[in-house]
Amino acid sequence: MSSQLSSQFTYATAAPQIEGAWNTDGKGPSIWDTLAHTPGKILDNSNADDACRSYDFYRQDVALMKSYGVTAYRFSLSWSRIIPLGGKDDPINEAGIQFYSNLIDELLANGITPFVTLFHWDMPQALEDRYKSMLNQSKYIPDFLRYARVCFERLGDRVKHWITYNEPGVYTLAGYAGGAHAPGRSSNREQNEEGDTSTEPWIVGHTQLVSHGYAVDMYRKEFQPSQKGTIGITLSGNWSEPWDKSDAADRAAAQRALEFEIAWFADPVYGPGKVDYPGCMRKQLGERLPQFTEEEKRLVRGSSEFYGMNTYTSFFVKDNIVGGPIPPEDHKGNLRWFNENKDGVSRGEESDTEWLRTAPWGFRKLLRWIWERYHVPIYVTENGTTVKGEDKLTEKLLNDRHRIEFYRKYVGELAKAVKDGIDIRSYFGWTLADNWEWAKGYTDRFGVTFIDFDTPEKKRYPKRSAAFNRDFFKHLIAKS
Ligand code: GBH
Repeated sequence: MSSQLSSQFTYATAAPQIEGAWNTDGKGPSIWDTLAHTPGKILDNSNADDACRSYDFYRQDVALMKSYGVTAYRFSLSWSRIIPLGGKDDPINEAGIQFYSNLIDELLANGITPFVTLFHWDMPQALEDRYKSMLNQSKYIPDFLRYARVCFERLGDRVKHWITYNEPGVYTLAGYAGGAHAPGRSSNREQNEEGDTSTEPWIVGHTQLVSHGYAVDMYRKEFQPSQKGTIGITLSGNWSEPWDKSDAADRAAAQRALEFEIAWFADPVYGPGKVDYPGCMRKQLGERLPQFTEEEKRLVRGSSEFYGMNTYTSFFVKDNIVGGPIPPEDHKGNLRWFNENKDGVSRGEESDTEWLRTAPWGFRKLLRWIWERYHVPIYVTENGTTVKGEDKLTEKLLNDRHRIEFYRKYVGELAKAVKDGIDIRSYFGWTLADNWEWAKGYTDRFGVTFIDFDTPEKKRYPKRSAAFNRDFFKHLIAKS
């Protein structure tokens, strides 16, 4: 295995899922605070007011990570902790900056390299109230740029790895098409008071791409020459395999699935040829998909210095043969998903999460698909699983065999992909410790550390997977 891969092994987290302190020391509310405080929106009626209390116990987190043998740490900044009202003319909250500054110093003092995400879904509520945030591209961009500028200015002396957006596609579809995530908009009036699934996702996706382009341009011109960091975006994507490989329609459907999910963002950023969304999306969505202006084309193409990959599972997909016009609410390329293929082969062992099964067979295929299409270095920025029945603390639970097997198999596929010649520079597990899993509340546990959420200090207990990964990566490094 290449030393590049083994040189960055760690876990990823996100501010709204771990920090707590939702209104402490001047932090403003985010759209996720609002959603969590709206009855009926979160599965277990919980909120993230306290979460893992990482705001209070970040030193414990760093000490844990050190004991887990990591070399880096990927976390996100809460925009409304840094600029409570979010806007370009709004005051900066020095206490918020100080928190992140302290965390970064603590990491560096322990030999851990910070990877920092600017936006992991917690939009300042004030920007939603003022102008519907990303639905208003011209108002949003200056506000995002000012936020990015403050982060680069105040933290960029020590942060050398920046990620602008985490999974723009998931943020967009869960928030504006499905409507179960913040800001909770969709055409489904039983669930959401406002929204239009047929148009808003495409606008919000475009705003993220373009604002990412502007932020990278600013970083390159004003900060990179002196700070010498790197900057990119992290995209979500799972492998899609045809349900019936011998059926050309299913093969085309699997390709469409990958293009709607991944190439939606990746083609404009990394693609060859003209800067545009994939042809199958233009064909299905027509004028509902925004056009890139000449300036936007220049800004977006080449705007990510690596491919940040979040991936969890693989699916079998089949062409939607129902026939008739494709409904305007469809945002996935007119397909259906299956847990088994035509021959009854399962996509993988179940986890505690409906959509997530252990399907490492698709991981290497996905790495190859990305590499062959875009030829940029890949950072795996999230990968991990829940485990059935992980709930109450017991000895058996801490021996998380299912998670260990997941990591063993996925990292095994990763090692093969490196041997295939694919340039892979990191492996980040999701996640350091159990946390607030968005609309699932505390019911889905993804951590290599168990958190007892019933204790005021959110007591942390290492699961066996943490030691397994530490030893596994030590072994891989020794071999490389
Ligand atoms: C990541 O998103 C997030 O970055 C992270 O914050 C989160 O905690 C972690 O994963 C675990 O969920 O249509 O029912 O098949 C992963 C996003 C979630 C995208 C599930 C695809 C499919 C749901 N994925 N989703 S379904």
